[in-house]
Amino acid sequence: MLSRRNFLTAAVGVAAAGGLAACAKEDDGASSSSSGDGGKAITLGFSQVGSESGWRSANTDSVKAAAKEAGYTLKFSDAQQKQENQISAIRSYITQGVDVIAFSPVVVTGWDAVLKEAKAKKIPVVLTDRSVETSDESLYVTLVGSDFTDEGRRAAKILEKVIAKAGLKGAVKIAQLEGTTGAAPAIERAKGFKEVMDASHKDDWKVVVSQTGDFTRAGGKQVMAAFLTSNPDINVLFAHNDDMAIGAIQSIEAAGKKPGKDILIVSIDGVKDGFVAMSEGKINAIVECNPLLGPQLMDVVKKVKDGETVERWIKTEEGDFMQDQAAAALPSRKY
Ligand code: GZL
Repeated sequence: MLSRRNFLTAAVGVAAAGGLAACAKEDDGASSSSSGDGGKAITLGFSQVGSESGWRSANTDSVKAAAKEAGYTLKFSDAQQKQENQISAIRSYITQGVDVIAFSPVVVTGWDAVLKEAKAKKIPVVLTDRSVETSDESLYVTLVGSDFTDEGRRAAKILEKVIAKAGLKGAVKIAQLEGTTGAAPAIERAKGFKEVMDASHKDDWKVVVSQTGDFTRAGGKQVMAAFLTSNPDINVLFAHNDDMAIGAIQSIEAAGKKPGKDILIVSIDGVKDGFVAMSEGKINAIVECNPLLGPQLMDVVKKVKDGETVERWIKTEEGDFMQDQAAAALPSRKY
């Protein structure tokens, strides 16, 4: 199972100068800069998972805004949730000789070959948001992102509060909407949730059905409709992200049930639409997963380019929200 370790890495080399190459759905997000020392602006190649959710859109906006603020030349590509598009984007950044490559890997496996090509060209790689499984720790410098296993644990713990508050008695029959199959957040959120279930709820909680909704609203709606047909006695939904929960709410209401009452809902992310659904009483609690990684990413890119030592995992700060906190929190939500 995927595990991430906190350890300091050695300083990394600086990238080569680049040539020219096209890349799927790429755009240069930032103008070149005054780098302060009169040197050449940092060129960052960034491969994004896609645009599957509100979280992803906020993450993209944060990366582009922070690159512009930092004065970096950003080469950005949207992989439309396909690993092969990410691999070809990374290859094009290698060909262009960018200073640093950063990406959010859509799934955890299948990256060693292309990361070895970047290493051969001495282009350092930074992971953001999601991690990879690799036997060669030298293939990337650091991960800037959340602890998804802990998010899963937090989801189970806040579900305890939701059940108590709702006065739900008897068997807790849980439907789980999983994220993208093979993605670190899907693997690790399920793992963390199960850890708490196994430790504290062996006798009263049961995940009666679990399937991927691919982190999208359409996926959540479609899979929840199927869940309600096969398991009409579901009384809890654990969704790996708000977008799938929002899609599921449509199917729950279409089935004549009340989301947040007949079926208690806990989800992860904390996007604005998730908070709106919470303020309407349709989602009972949300575990926050912060997408605003841009500033931390640009800071670490500069350090990596300058050959400084950086921590192996730069975690993001995030909180948990019960339904009665939603209305007050909404005005200050940044994504
Ligand atoms: C989590 C991120 C996940 C979000 C989803 O860091 O990778 O992908 O939870 C997004 O909303 O699609």
